[in-house]
Amino acid sequence: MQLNDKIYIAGHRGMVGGAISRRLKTLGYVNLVTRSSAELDLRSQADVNEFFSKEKPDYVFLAAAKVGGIHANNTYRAEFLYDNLMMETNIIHAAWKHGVKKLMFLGSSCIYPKMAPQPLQESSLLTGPLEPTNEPYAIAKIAGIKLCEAYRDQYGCNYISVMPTNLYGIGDNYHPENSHVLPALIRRFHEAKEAKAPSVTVWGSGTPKREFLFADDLAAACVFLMLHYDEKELVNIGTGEDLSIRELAETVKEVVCYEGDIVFDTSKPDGTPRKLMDVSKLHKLGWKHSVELKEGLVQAYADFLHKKHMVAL
Ligand code: GFB
Repeated sequence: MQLNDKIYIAGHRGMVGGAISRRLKTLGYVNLVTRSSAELDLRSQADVNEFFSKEKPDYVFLAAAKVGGIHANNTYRAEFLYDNLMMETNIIHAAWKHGVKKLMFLGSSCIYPKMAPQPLQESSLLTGPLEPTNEPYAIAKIAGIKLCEAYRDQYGCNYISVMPTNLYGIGDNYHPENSHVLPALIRRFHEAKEAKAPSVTVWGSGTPKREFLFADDLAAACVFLMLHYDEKELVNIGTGEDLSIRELAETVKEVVCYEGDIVFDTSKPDGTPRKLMDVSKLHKLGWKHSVELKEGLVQAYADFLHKKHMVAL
């Protein structure tokens, strides 16, 4: 990937696509192509084909997706399956039709079976049933992996798939119900601090364990793999460290400087008990994360405060 190659970042307005754009710009890539969802509906095959025939990108980062936390995944099941299938199918097929040199597909750790051995190895794909709350999203992401593999097998396309762990960072979604746990807790603890509320409610039992990677670290890993990885097998991207939701809530409480109590609402779903990534393959390839959770949380909280100041959330 040369500095003046044309690179399309699908989903550049999202947290992940935004971080990939920043990373590429920092490294000196000057020919980035982007379209907002208002300019290009990635669910429309005709529009995606027209865009690829006009722009003819050399490289594609497929970071566009309908995403959300456990509640959104479980509620908008049809959209999570349909939108994600359409976007990835249209982009991967158009990439093949219009001669893209290399494409990276971004999946998710939820593609692995709910009860797969921990840490999750790349070889656990399709070895057991999925976590029900995010099965539609996971099925769409598995289809994306299989599309990349099939276009590689049949047409020799250099399409690679990476599986990020749970992500957070600059430009996250802080919606009270539809967001992921980390941004949801930042908001809830902040609002409780402002309101001097005696306690903050955290969903579930607090016992599930999750791993969190700062989005700018993910972006650095994606660019690294785009430059150095050409194989069919997927690659996990994470830190290799996890903590319980209770520990996460305590850490967020400390970063936000909230002084009340934490209570758990066990009527809300826990989701998968644990999904720690095995990152030995990524480490062997030569990449390791650099932002630790506490440091990333401080940056994420600053981002939340900035966003809150700019727009009413
Ligand atoms: O981040 P999260 O929604 O996604 O939830 P998943 C993680 C855990 O945090 C669950 C608990 O055990 C939740 O019950 N939790 C506690 C909360 N309080 C909250 C809260 O206020 N909001 C949220 N959202 N959770 C998603 C998948 O699963 O992970 C997606 O649904 C995707 O498909 C994504 O893979 C990375 O880790 O459970």
